[in-house]
Amino acid sequence: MKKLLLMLALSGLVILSMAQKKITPPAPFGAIPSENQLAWHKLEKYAFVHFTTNTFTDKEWGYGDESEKIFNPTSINVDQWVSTIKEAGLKGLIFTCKHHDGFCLWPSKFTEHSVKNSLYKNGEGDIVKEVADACRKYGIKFGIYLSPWDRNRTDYGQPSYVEYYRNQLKELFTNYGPVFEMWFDGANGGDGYYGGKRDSRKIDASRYYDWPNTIAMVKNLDPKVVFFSDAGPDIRWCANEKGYIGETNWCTISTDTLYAGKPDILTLLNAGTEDGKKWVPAEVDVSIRPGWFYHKNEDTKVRTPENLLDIYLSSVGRGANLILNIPPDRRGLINENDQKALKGWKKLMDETFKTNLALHARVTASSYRGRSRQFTAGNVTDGNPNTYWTTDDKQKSGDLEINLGKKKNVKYILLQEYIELGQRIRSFKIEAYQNGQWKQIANATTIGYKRIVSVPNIQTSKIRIVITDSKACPVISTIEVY
Ligand code: FUL
Repeated sequence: MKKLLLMLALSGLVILSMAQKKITPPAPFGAIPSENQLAWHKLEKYAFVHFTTNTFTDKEWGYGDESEKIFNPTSINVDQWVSTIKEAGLKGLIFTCKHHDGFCLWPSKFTEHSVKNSLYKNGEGDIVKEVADACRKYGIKFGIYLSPWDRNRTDYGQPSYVEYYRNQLKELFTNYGPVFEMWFDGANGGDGYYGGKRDSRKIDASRYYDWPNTIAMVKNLDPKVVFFSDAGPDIRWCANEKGYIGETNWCTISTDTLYAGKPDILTLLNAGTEDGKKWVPAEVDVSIRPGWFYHKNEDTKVRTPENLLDIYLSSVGRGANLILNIPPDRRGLINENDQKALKGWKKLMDETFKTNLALHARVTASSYRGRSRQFTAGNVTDGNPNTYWTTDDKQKSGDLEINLGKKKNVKYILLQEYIELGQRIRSFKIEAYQNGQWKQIANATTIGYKRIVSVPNIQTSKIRIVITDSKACPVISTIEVY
């Protein structure tokens, strides 16, 4: 009897200690996103709005000598921009407060080349304020584009211009913030009006602006802002204006190598680098029309909803963010044709991603970390982005089998890594259970924040995700099936 009691007590202790044995989560691997970058990833898609004197001169790049008087939208309605953008499902708006021509859409006290000398509201208008206010009113984020290159300023190329540029940033961040993203355009130098000198200027883009100090100054004014430029520091360019990031897209690069005049810099930006030392995810910038500014003769060349869906898939669907430019016309309105395209796109997106067939579906994994419930396969279909499936540290592969219950039509598989712990997965394939056996239906490389894989329209009741290679144990937070 005594023996039995002792045994019972001992086994109780064992069970207790098993239950209490805490399996630790994987340690972060390599570079990881900052809190600001994480918030930025979650926005996924937002609008760019290009609007300035170019809208009235029919140009893409103003020379800097245009009269302020030509800027005169006849029936501007900024609420119409922002409500259209919001209805399209876009989560923010980055506004060209000053493009390369130097014309300021707010009454900057540091220049005469601005709305204050235009006919708009007899020089009393402030379009940056209107846009920032409307963004707040409609609950979307507001961002700033302020062209570093300025073809109007006499002193462009000299140290005093950098002072001027910083003063303008101070004005903008003090009066119109908070700002979610600051867009530093990489276009630099060349010919221009330059206060009447009409010459051509070359600057050393990596040194002239003294970016580290400019960025520190702005960060001080707005600690939550993320900075976009060709190479970061927070967000990098996708290296084209056509609407796609590489199928392989690492969120990491080593920024110190980017300014070294590498011949393959565009390839590097488009794909990122697997062993990059910093987290610098890509943003895909593309216009809904051929130009960045409105031109009447492009009214018939607005992208179709189908094309916009393709762009979404090759940007957000490959782990980048999408910034879609929608340029207001000379009235100061988003043109009817663009509105129609956006409505169609939203409808198509809603239909395509209407029902997640995998939500709360049963999932089994080849293995899971420490056999702890905390890291089980079910975490990928629980609809909670903060839980994840992962394996023991030594494991660099593994698979997840998702049971859809019965045969369903499948077109898209969406996957997300839990990037808080770094981007890990190098390659994976997708299989579908058909006619009693598993059949490979897709083969891909990186996942990152999000990956949407289009598969041939199939009927299946089970999907298997096979992680074939990972830099460290795979950590997946979400799998959705449409
Ligand atoms: C480029 C600029 O030169 C274009 O005009 C446009 O603003 C685009 C978004 O960036 O570098």
